[in-house]
Amino acid sequence: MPDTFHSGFIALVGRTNAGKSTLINALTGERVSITSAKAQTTRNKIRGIVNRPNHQFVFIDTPGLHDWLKRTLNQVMIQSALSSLGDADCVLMLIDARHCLTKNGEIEEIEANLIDALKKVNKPAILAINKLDTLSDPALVLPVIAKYSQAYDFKEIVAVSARKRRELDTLLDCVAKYLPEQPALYPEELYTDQSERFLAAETIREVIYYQMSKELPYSAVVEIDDFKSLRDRNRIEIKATIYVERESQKAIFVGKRGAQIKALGIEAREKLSNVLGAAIQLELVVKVKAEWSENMKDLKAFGLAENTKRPS
Ligand SMILES: Nc1nc2c(ncn2[C@@H]2O[C@H](COP(=O)(O)OP(=O)(O)OP(=O)(O)O)[C@@H](O)[C@H]2O)c(=O)[nH]1
Ligand SMILES: [Mg+2]
Repeated sequence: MPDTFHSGFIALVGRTNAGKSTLINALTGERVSITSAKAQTTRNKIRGIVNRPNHQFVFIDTPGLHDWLKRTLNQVMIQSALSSLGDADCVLMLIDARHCLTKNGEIEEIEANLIDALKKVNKPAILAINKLDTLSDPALVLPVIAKYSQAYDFKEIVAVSARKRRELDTLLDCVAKYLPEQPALYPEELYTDQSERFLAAETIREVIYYQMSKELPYSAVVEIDDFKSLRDRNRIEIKATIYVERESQKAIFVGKRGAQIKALGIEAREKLSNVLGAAIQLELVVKVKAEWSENMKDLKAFGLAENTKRPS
């Protein structure tokens, strides 16, 4: 076997809730990207790195596409997802086996828009049909394959289950063919290029997605005010602020006699301890920053808009 090395960036795109972040976590075997059953969980481009003997895959998780374009935050997220197409060596489009064709058997609008974007960037694209485990009969993917291969010249089409970790090696084998021959892009012990600080903010946000209902998770952004790693004592001290948009939301986040913020803190501390591998001391407060999701300056300050460097 020739001893060559291939590596590259793979933009992972698809509608919100398709399972992109779940797939990245399954492939890296780590909790790189937060996931939830709610739409629009991922807000930034997040890199998950998978190392194999002759390959390094750098997957770029992106905010999911959706048709809810109103808020500035959403528009910024969609721009960020599409811009990652241009930077990538190849594109992995992920669709949900149950939500990719209309009742009439046509391609859903979100996916059709994405295929239009693919046509413009002209990069090798692979289609992964996710959530295979939810189909009563695996043959139900056949019409999906037929329709999608008609709409676009996908280099490969694979059906997978990110949650059950099925067919993931098949998927990596397909992707490997489209990585250029070059040395590794990141040191091999890395599985993400994110800072622990950013992972901490995302982990707290994930707990908010689990515990808070309706629009509340979307009104929240988490900022880490202080992150002290006392590694020799295997302990990390974190001070974080949850910013919401209105006083009424703050009241819900705090809860009766502080019960809600306490519950968030307890679950976040446990998750943070798993993700960061240390004992965690967490101080969590809630503040109001009026209409931050509509304000470009705030979005930039929170690292949610393009061309803004996140502090590492
Ligand atoms: N049954 C099943 N559920 C899955 C699978 N993959 C992901 N999910 C679930 O789908 C939901 C959405 O997953 P995410 O990974 O957060 O989706 P996403 O595409 O990153 O969503 P955004 O960040 O909003 O764009 C979660 O509840 C996952 O557990 C799968 O293979 N099978
Ligand atoms: Mg996601």
